[in-house]
Amino acid sequence: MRSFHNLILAALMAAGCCSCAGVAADDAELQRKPEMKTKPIPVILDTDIGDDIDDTWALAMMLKSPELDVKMVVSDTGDTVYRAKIIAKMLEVAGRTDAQVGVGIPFETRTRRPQGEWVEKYDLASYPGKVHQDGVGAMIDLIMKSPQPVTLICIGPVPNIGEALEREPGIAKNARFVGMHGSVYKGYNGAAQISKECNVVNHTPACQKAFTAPWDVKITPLDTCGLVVLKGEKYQTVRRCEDPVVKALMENYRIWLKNNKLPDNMFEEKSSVLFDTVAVYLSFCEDLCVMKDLGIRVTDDGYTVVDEKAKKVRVATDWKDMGGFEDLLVKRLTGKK
Ligand SMILES: [Ca+2]
Repeated sequence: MRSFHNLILAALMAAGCCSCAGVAADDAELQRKPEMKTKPIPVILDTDIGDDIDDTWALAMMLKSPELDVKMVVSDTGDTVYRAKIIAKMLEVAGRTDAQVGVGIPFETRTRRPQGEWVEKYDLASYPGKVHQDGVGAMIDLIMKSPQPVTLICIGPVPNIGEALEREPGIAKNARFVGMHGSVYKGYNGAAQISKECNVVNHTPACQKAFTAPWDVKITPLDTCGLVVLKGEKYQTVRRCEDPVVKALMENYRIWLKNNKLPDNMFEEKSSVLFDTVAVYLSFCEDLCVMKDLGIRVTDDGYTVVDEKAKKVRVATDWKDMGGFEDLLVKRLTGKK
């Protein structure tokens, strides 16, 4: 009889997972606990969904990645109720209301709602699963009670994470941080000058806390995530897909383009830059990227600079195979090559 883990492995392979599917820990940990190779990784997504559209792509990818066991999705920064509505509605569309929704700390700034129409009539109280008004508290409880280490996938500015570390520093013992943050050797659009990347420069003190907490930190900076755009047949495969989650993603993309006054033909031709999807990928695999362990210091003015004395961060500094990542993303979303 096939074991439970073999069944999961078979499911992972069927979903087109890469060789490190389900890897939840570093190599040393895997040697101690070989069963973790195939056990889905418990994850919490912390997201500023509803701002740039790439978070919606990342959420869809995450829900379609069998390596990941999505426990909770928490909204971060700005209008966190608006963001939580998008999360909850997407989870309903995906049939994943087993995942909990957390409302993060609200901020008066960054209250643009470019996906507002999609949730205009959505009542957060109607979500069939759990909704936590104190998303930070719920995140802490989940991490502290989890029998397995939890992976925090953070794809926005991180005031929730800073607050969680303040309230309960013990979370660092049972979690690791995977983020879309910073700009290490390249800036936006592959520029030779580094940039003050949005997720760092907005709420920089919280980012400093996250990067120096005693947990493993892994990031995709602009160097890698800032280059990912689906075009041509890859994009068209997603655009034509009839899967409900992908259709919801495309509805959001159309609304987002309109509200950002971007050209209509963009919807016909390509995605925007899909920064956040790379953080989802790094939570379960890193084969397609060049990874370096670098001392990274978050400066007070929002840069991420290499500094030998700073805490080591595992950084995706370049692509080995960006086309391979795009293929994986398309396959995950649509189930097709
Ligand atoms: Ca984001």
